[in-house]
Amino acid sequence: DSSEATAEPEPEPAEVPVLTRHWGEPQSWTLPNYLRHNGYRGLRTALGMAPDEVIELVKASGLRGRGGAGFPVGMKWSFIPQSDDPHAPPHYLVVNADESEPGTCKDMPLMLADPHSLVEGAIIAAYAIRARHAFIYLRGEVVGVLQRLRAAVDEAYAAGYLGENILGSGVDVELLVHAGAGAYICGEETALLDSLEGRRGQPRLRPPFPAVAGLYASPTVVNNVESIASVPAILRNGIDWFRAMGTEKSPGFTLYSLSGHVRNPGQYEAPLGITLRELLTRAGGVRPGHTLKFWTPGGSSTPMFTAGHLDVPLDYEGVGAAGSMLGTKALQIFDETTCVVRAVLRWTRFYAHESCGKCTPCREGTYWLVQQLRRIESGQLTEPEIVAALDVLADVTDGVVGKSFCALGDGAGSPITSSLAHFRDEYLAHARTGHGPGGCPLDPAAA
Ligand code: L3W
Ligand code: SF4
Repeated sequence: DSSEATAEPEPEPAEVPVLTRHWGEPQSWTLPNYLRHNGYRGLRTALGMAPDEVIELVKASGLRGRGGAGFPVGMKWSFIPQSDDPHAPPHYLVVNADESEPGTCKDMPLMLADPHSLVEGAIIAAYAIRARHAFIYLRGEVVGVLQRLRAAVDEAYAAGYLGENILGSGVDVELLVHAGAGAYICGEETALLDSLEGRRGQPRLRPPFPAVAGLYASPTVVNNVESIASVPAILRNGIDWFRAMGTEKSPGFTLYSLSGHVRNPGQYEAPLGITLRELLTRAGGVRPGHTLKFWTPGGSSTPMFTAGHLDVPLDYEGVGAAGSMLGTKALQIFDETTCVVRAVLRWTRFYAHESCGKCTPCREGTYWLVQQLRRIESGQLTEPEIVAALDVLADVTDGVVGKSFCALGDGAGSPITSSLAHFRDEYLAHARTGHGPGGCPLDPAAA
């Protein structure tokens, strides 16, 4: 049966899973399966409201951006000038599907298992901000996701959810899936816009923010995949339903990605505010016979946490109070066998490789950070030489963090400053050994 259910639906429980509820079903990504579970009901509700009312509803729900910074979604939408002036510049919606932050793997499974929640959310968002054209900017390497998304968009066009006069409402929305070429910096929203326009992806100066001058210098909303995919359920079930989950300032449900030295890695959907201790229980704990050494709350751009942070509420305020951003909720778990210096070197090489080269502090600084870390990790230095190298490391980090053009530079400094705060002794233990207390024999491939 590929038609929408016509009977009044059962009220949905205000509990997780919401986003992942149907991921395990056969052919979960098809339109008939989506329609069996109230699919596109949220769009019908939205089309029965004025665009401003949809924005007000999303604002009142308290939904916050799931891409890293937690900016309120409805507020971002409300920045778009609401005018029917035919001479005003067009508005655009751009979904940031360039998921590339190390450890982050939530948007890709979402688009594979349930692409229609993103397509429906994008149509609702485009309607709310009065955008006729919407884009999904997808990371280029994930060919399977590209095919699945395009198939879902084709299904939505064929069923009348996209194109001209959607469901007879008089509303027109065109949705295009664009594949990037695989550069981490194109996940930065303004570099993404440059790339979408056909230029080399490099960050633009902000302000002006995209809401004022974005794609083709026109008002543009850029939202993360998970943010947009959360919108249909809010339209279907309302504000109180959404706010019954999570915390007052961080309401709702979200995806936490557990990876690394954990018994059952994967996606764990939970209300915001859950702790790593609770999530680890659900994931079977750290791998048997081992203990937690350090972890990241939101990918490698967020500071390293330790076992002392197991009870930090994983919401925007809780993680903020612990000195980090919630980030992408990519919880990378490392046990006692991990060499901290090796891990930091690997991350730093990633940032140096992905630095777009536009600004000197990041382009040159990340290169020099790698050089210092390689020297320390090599096992060729004496302890006094490591102390001197750590001074250089701290000095170069200081020249990158807060002085770079975009957030990549700040992110590159996070593993270094946080590991020095928690594990300085482990750097010193590399004197003449090339490994810390956990082992990690010298591997020329790391150089
Ligand atoms: C209009 C204003 N709009 C802010 C908008 C702005 C943006 C959003 C948040 O970086 C972080 C980054 C990564 N008028 C506005 C305004 N906005 N003020 O609000 O802005 P911002 O600058 O706080 O953050 P951002 O540029 O979106 C996101 C970190 O997240 N991160 C994630 C990385 C990677 C992924 C991925 O691979 N999917 O998300 C992890 O920590 O380092 O700091 O839309 O326009 N006055
Ligand atoms: Fe490019 Fe790095 Fe400067 Fe960002 S901080 S603009 S990635 S060189």
